[in-house]
Amino acid sequence: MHNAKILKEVDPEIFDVIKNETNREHETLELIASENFCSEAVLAALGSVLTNKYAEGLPKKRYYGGCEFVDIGESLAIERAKKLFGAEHVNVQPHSGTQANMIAYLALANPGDTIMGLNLAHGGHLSHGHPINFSGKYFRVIHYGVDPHTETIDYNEVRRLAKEYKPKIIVTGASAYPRYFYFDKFQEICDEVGAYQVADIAHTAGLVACGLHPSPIPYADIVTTTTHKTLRGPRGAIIMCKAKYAEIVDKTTFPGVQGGPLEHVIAAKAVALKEALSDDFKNYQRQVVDNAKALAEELMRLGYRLVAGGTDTHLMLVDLRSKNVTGRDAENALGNAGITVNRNTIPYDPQKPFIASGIRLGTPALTTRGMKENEMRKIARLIDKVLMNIGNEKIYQEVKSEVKELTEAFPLYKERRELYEKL
Ligand code: DSN
Repeated sequence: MHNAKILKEVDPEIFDVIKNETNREHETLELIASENFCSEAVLAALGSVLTNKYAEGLPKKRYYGGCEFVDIGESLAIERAKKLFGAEHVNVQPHSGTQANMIAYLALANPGDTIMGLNLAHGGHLSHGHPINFSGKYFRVIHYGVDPHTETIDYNEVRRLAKEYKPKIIVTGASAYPRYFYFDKFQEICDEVGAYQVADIAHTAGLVACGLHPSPIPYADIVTTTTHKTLRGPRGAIIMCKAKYAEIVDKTTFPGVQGGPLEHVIAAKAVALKEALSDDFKNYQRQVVDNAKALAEELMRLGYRLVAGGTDTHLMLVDLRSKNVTGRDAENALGNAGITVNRNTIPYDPQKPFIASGIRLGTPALTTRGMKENEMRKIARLIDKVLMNIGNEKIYQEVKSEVKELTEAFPLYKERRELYEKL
């Protein structure tokens, strides 16, 4: 933080961007399921001179001199990730979840091969085969979806599709699926049709690490995850695999898909992984899940329908059709009242994604602030108050002042904000 003063002198406009964003994060209720607040230690590693270093290659096998210290940082990140997830091999260089998925696909398949992933409209991700993404452009894609009644994955249907289309890779994991993914059942299907399993646990990684969600590690050939969601680290990703894929995964990462690794981000990943190995982190993840249950139950008590009837994880999808509100209007109205969410399609949504019939809510960020079940129930009532009064500015302001009370009671980045204010 000592360099904030220098930044203010050199570039007051960017200083203001950072100061205002820090205040925004403190003053609003962050319910975007994929966001979180990393620690000061993680931020310190991110904002360090490690950004200066080129280090193509792997620890002790670099194409540049002067890598003795970044080698230590990267090795620590690798060892901690292996321990946390029980993985045989880890590469900590992927810059993002989508790049980690690109690496996984290209390590196991060739462009033109068939991959099968969860439909984006049913909770999947762009990089699981959407036509506008590299995954849908370079691979032939078959999508599986959720059952229209249970809104959960129908494993018999996945099996039927897999037998019919014989994909080279079945991609598991999702970005808006509130129930457990059973990676063992997917592996049975993969074994039956001779497919690889690539599990993308970006959303649930923190839960998986703490035994609160089934782990794909014993089953999947390759597992990818981002590091900034439930894992609460810096923006970025890691890729894990069985030892037999170590070489191909490393080579596909560099030089296959990426150039120089971001050693400052890798050091920050190491810090976050150390934090994730602590008992505090296990307690935190338990609270994330308990908070999601409390928020879901209160919303259902208030008459909201939740996709798949609730949540097993950190997130839920709220179907707003019975309240005559679209996802877009809900996102905007809640934003005006200081509550940040994202609109989201629900399975078989009659609306286009830009409008959407639902919102996605997640508890990782608010749980980091120390909020518990009582606050979740209160927030559910605040959400309801806004959604029942769309367009009513007075109500938005009332809710905003209740949001302020809550955020003041659970402060975020306090020292940092006070310092920025003084400069
Ligand atoms: N954009 C992320 C999410 O919100 O789930 C996935 O990459």
